[in-house]
Amino acid sequence: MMKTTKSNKWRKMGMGLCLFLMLGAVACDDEEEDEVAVFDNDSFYEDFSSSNLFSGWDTDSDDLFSDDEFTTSFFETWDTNDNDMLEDSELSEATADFGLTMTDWDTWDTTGDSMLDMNEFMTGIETNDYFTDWYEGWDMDGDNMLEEREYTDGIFGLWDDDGDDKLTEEEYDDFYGTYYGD
Ligand SMILES: [Ca+2]
Ligand SMILES: [Ca+2]
Ligand SMILES: [Ca+2]
Ligand SMILES: [Ca+2]
Repeated sequence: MMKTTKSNKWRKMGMGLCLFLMLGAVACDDEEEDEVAVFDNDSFYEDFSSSNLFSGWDTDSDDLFSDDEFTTSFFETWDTNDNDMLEDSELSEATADFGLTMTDWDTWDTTGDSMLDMNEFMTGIETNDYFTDWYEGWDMDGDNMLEEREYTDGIFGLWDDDGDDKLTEEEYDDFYGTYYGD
């Protein structure tokens, strides 16, 4: 139901744009606009919660993320080649995809191997406010813990660059496949 409402809104926006473009004598194909698939935070929650990722990272099985479980989830999410290290390429990609402005990952690399292991990541996290800001900002009910829905809504917000609460199918599939796919 939610998705239908948003699709209609999307379509109206598209028609508005068409009208605008028609003033410039540009032909408009409304059929195509109708078929734009949009994904919102409900879609992400449904997909994410049907995986076992949250329970895998919830090491004490209380269905909530502590800050350590939260941090670990990002290390494992960003380690897209699953070698338990974060390489430059993975960090660059995550920096872009998760809207980070931080680029001084090198200073976290205390072993000097140009990769971050879990210890370096955990220690580095404590030197800046990113994860604290996310954790506190996403905790909508203010209980100092993150439940799964708070977590997925927060992440969706990071992906949604223009803040319209929607991603195209292509954007969504790319994010989901890269970070949460098999
Ligand atoms: Ca937990
Ligand atoms: Ca890796
Ligand atoms: Ca290292
Ligand atoms: Ca909470």
